[in-house]
Amino acid sequence: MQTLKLNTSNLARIATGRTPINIPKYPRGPAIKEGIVHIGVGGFHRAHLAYYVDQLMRQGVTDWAICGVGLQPFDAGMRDALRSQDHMYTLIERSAKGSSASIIGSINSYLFAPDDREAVIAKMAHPDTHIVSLTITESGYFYNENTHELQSDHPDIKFDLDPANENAPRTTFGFLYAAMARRYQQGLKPFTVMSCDNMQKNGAITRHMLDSFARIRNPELAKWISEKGHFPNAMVDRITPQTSAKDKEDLAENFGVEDSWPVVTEPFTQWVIEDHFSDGRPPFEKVGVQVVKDVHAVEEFEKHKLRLLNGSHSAIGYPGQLAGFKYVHEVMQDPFFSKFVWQMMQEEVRPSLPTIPGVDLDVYTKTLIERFSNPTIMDQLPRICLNASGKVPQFIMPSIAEAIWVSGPFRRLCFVAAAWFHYVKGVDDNGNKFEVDDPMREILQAKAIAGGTNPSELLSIGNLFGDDLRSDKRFLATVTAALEDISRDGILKTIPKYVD
Ligand code: CS2
Repeated sequence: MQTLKLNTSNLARIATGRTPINIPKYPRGPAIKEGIVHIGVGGFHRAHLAYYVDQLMRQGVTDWAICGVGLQPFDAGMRDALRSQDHMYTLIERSAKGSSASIIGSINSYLFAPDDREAVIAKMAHPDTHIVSLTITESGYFYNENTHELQSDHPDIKFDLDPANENAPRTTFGFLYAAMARRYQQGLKPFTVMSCDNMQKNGAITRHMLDSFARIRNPELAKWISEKGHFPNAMVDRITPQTSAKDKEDLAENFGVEDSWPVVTEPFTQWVIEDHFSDGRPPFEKVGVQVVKDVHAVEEFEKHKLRLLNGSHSAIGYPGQLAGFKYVHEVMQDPFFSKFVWQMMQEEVRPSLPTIPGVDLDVYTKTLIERFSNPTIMDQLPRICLNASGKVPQFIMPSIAEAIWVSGPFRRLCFVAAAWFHYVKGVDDNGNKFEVDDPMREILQAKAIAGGTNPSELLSIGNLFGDDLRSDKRFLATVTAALEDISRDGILKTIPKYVD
């Protein structure tokens, strides 16, 4: 069957091909103003911020196209894919009802820092740039979960803090700092730093990390950034699996499009962001974004989402992978697992959540079960389990800590923590080895093996766990009991004990 390579010259034919596809009809290319520089162009960014900006551009909103940036060597693949197709890609939404596809054109150019670091700094410092947005994952923030400070002794941060490296930095903070310094010298406003990462208080953490970095380098600049800069907190949500070879084949077969790196996602999407911008913003509310004035509102939305959605994902991911499952929906088809997830949400997580006017948690949690059960997006467990050291401490541990303080039940949450502790050893219940993809893998594995069924070794890792939790006897006893059960009997025999 004939397919068309995605690029500008094929666009009109793609639109009228065998299955209709929405294509961008707005102007693109070098003459377009790029108001947003985005660091970390992966699947999630392309299903979320770039999707919202595309929707705005379709409505005629100009000046806010995106320049994508990759800082890591592994971003070379994205550079090549985007450049080969004029920076466009296909967004495929899949649900039980079927799938639809749109070509997204909001990413207008792409810079790969290892090719030219100066070009990235210059782009961020350019007067047309008003927002620098981030999806750099938890580990990209160099945030110590225990002290809440910047990991200033990390080799990459140390490198960037050396004035000799100001124009060739490695980390996001090195780039933000260098670009802010130029804007200050040029009399421009600071750009807004808009974190789209899935972290509680993502904006406040970004502010604090950049402030700590800048104070070490130049207190005067730090003061300017802190007084004039804005770092809105945001809750972001859209389940976006990793693209598989099969996704590309299906796109070619069903829609006749040849795309080097399409994105598959669910129909659901949500973004709640504080209305705090230093240098203007697009009219995001026009495309369904909840832009709110109240600082606390975002924090509450984040809490709901991180603890219910991502906490449940952890409950599906680590035990699911140990039990030998491959996809989220497969785990949800197991009656014990689905009950476990439901009961953990209702009995252990919900009691510590704030009430948000207009949000019905019965509906929210039922919708989550439906989203997790969507068989069409094929959400991979290794994706859920990726970089766990940046996730479990904020998706699961805060719910445990709060449940302990209000004396609510927390044994299911402890089972999830124990499953992660067992998972880091890298062998599933059938004796199959799997890769533990985590920046802290070495230390986690060493501690997990040294500790056996005693979690104290792992809990001693300073920058992951709070002192209050690691010294709590109830927590230790409950995690130890779960770890003993999982190590001895495996997940499938243990999980029924945690379901009523
Ligand atoms: C997942 C998230 O990686 C994870 O742990 O829970 O990527 C999740 O799919 C998104 O946060 C959904 O918005």
